[in-house]
Amino acid sequence: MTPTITAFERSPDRGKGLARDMRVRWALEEVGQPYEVRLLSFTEMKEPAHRALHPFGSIPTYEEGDLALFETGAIVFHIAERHAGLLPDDANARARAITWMFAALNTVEPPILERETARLLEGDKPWSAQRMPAVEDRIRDRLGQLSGRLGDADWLDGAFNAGDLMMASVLLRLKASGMLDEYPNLSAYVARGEARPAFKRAFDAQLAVFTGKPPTG
Ligand code: GTB
Repeated sequence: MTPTITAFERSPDRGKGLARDMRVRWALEEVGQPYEVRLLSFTEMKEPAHRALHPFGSIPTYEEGDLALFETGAIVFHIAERHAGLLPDDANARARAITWMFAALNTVEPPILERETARLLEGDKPWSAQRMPAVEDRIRDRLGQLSGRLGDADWLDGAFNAGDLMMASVLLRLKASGMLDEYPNLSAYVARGEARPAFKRAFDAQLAVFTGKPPTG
């Protein structure tokens, strides 16, 4: 059964990979699962029909038959469990890959989100500029720790897996800030993720929503 995901009809970044349907598209492309997309306006996202799928009125959601999921962590995990290619067969390696997914979402993404909130929602407050260095230092703490663990490896734990997909997706949100460039092994890690054919197909498909041009891959 072809799953359907939801995505923004209009995204602030105009489809440049930052909205979270990107990580779900990427996971589906990695495992070779075709999917459909239902685009939603901000008004539609808050209406009862969408809230029945997503209690918080956000995107993305994932529908497959009578299964409806929200939260990208749960969706990517579901895709990785149902299809070969995103989780190792070895039980311990699989558990570690899942650990990295949680680390991306629970440990690395929160300070990055805090910076976005500080910039977008609190940027006009008189104390905003004073607070920003502390917010950015909390990100640097995590990046330094992650950089130390990654070292010279290509991926976090052996071959590319769902943990890397989630970690690279989270780090991508920092690209425009320049902070990632302070950690060359992390920029190279994200670049390796972006160079994957599945990432490119997902990126092109998200961008096509805004350019109107069909993806080429
Ligand atoms: N924890 C949830 C998950 O991982 O699924 C978070 C879902 C979420 O925040 N979704 C955002 C959303 O729907 C879209 S991704 N926001 C609107 C709302 O809740 O009303 C966040 C996002 C969107 C666009 C950009 N951009 O264009 O730069 C960046 C990030």
